[in-house]
Amino acid sequence: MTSAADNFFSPSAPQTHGAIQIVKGACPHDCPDTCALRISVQDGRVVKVQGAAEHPSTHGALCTKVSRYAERTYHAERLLQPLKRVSAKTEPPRFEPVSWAEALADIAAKLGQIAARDPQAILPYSYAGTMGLVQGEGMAARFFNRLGASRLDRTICASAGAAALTATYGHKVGMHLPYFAESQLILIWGSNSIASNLHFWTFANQAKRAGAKLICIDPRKTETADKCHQHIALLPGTDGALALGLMHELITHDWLDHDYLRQHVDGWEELRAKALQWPPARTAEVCGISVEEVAQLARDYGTTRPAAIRLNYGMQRVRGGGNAVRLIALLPCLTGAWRTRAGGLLLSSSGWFAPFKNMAALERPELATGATPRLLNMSTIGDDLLREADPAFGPKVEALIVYNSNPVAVAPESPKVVRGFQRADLFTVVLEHFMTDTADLADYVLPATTQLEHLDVHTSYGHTDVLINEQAIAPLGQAKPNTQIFRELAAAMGFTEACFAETDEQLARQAFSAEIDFEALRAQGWQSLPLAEAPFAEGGFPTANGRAQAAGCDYVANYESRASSPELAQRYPLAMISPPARNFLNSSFVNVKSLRDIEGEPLVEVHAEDAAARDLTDASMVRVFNDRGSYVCRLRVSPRARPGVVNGLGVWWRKLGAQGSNVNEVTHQGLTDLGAAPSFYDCLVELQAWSPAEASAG
Ligand SMILES: Nc1nc2c(c(=O)[nH]1)N[C@H]1C(S)=C(S)[C@@H](COP(=O)(O)OP(=O)(O)OC[C@H]3O[C@@H](n4cnc5c(=O)[nH]c(N)nc54)[C@H](O)[C@@H]3O)O[C@H]1N2
Ligand SMILES: Nc1nc2c(c(=O)[nH]1)N[C@H]1C(S)=C(S)[C@@H](COP(=O)(O)OP(=O)(O)OC[C@H]3O[C@@H](n4cnc5c(=O)[nH]c(N)nc54)[C@H](O)[C@@H]3O)O[C@H]1N2
Ligand SMILES: [Mo]
Repeated sequence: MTSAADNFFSPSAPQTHGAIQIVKGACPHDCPDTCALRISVQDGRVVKVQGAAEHPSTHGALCTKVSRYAERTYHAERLLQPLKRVSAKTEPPRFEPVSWAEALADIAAKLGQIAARDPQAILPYSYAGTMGLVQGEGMAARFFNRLGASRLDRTICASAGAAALTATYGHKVGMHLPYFAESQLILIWGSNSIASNLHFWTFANQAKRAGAKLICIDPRKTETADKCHQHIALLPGTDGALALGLMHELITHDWLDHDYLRQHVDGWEELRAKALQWPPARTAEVCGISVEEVAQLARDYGTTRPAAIRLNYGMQRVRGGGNAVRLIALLPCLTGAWRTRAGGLLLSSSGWFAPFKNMAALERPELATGATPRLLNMSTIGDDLLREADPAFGPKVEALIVYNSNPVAVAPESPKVVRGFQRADLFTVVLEHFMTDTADLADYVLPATTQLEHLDVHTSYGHTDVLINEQAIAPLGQAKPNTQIFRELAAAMGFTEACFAETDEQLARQAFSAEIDFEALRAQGWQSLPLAEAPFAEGGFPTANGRAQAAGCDYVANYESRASSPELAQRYPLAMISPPARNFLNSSFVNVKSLRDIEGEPLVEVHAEDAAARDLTDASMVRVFNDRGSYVCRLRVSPRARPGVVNGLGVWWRKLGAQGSNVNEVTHQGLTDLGAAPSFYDCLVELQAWSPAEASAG
């Protein structure tokens, strides 16, 4: 069977074609790679999306997902007109088309009524569906600042690591991507690079071919672990203990750069004393690995030059994620690995852009008059939507405007998120490309443009180039860019400030400081930041005193684990992590059939011992559950799972999974030690066989 989207690629398309025009684009997705795109347009249609060959880190290669971006844009189920809900929120969703004029007038009237009582009862909800500075928070932030709406603390992904890097080094800064190719030892720590950071892997692979040793530190035996020389499958949430154990060995074998520590680190004596409490035996016990693994890893790290660490956000999605990032991030200070450009650590490069960005011009904080509105954490949206007004919380949330995010699928503890979105007295507007799980629970769904249909500019959290994304084609149907929707909403609300009339190009031109020449950016498609190759060879961290800060960090155990919650672990003995599926981008692309076909269906990977202990067989359907909820998926007996840990892959759309649920049914809203982020991978569950008969039994 072919869909309308498939027809677009079929040879039966019209045979007389105009010339192909190449448009410079940028991948909008929440991924460290931020690739430069070359978009081929013919007769007003995109016929191909490719990686820019000339852009160094993209080097002409795209991941499978984004090479299918046209398939997503021209998808038969694209939202192309505004929709208004006509069914109750607890019933199957039914919508009918309305005009933009009617939708905007009604939304403005509803928001106006709520704002007249208290604008803080209105909450924007957005994340990184697009990472663009224009279509991200540009015009939207102006709108919500002017409105006086509640502010959203955007914690769902990276804020534990961000807070940790900031506490330790002053900002989200680290090694530059290309120099990993020159490292002799690379620790790939909490990152499935081949799946989620493919363009880093290119450099790691160059290093490997040049003789470097690659070690993957991850509870799951990922496709990246398969390609490394060694895989250390520690228990989830024990990375901080491993870092302290490594420090113990670096100290006792004197693999230390005393001079670097003395000159560039504050708090070393305190950290040293803590690390000395973590001999290999204790570390191995807590991490669920062997003493030899700890000792050998320390030896490799202590004696190989240059040594680099690619840390990724996977390992900070646990209660102690912030402290763990701090401890790991300090390792290169102990050995002086920062002294060369091929040594050190990279978690995020986004802080390098800070001096070159002008967020205030984009977001206009001065539009907010009066008292600063409250800040609500996006990661506790489940609880917050179910809260009544009280003095500590403020007003009940009465309206939600969702854009660039799919919270009903991606936020933790979805049973509560769903109940919140189902509230009859909640007014919800969703700006989307597709009828996601979140759009299904909206009062109004407004069709937004994709990256091929609008202008944007981008920074990155993996490399250090800024990119432009030129508009390649006209918006499909009645879709409008986020910016235009907020412009029109502002007009409908009677906001007359001149900044609401600015065009996308005017926004894009304000995004960067004068060092980034907009015309040069347009001409090439990207511009590299002028940065030192080995930024911390002589210290000089962006902290208040230029020194790394080592005081005040320690191992923090999970909320849920055998060691920290033994009673809970009796009932729910399996630790579950839920890392991304390779062919989806969080919950984006789940509805692109060719990609969904590669992933197959929602599944949980289980070690043979754990399956056998429960009489569960490969390919059977199971219920994954705990006190919070349960979801049904297929079991895969797999060497990718270690004993005691199960891997619930990917953020599937609930409605495309079995029984209309996904992995976030069982995750919780406990926040990380630093940065108030969710602890998705800090979660105990149990498994049992499931058969369709149970579904009807209720
Ligand atoms: N294909 C694809 N690419 C993506 C994404 C996607 O969904 N799909 N998501 C994007 C986003 S939003 C982000 S934030 C980035 C980074 O996304 P990350 O969340 O860092 O994703 P991964 O690189 O897959 O790394 C997660 C890895 O951490 C492992 N892990 C889980 N718990 C622990 C732990 O306690 N300790 C250690 N050491 N490892 C642990 C998982 O098994 C997994 O292999 O990737 C982006 N790229
Ligand atoms: N259990 C579990 N849960 C997780 C994770 C996990 O590893 N495990 N990962 C977490 C992480 S790292 C993250 S970053 C979050 C991600 O969560 P989200 O930021 O919600 O990311 P997506 O699921 O990709 O949803 C983004 C939505 O934005 C829409 N979109 C894209 N571009 C535009 C645009 O220009 N305009 C509008 N209006 N909409 C647009 C897309 O169609 C898509 O539906 O999920 C988190 N949830
Ligand atoms: Mo993320």
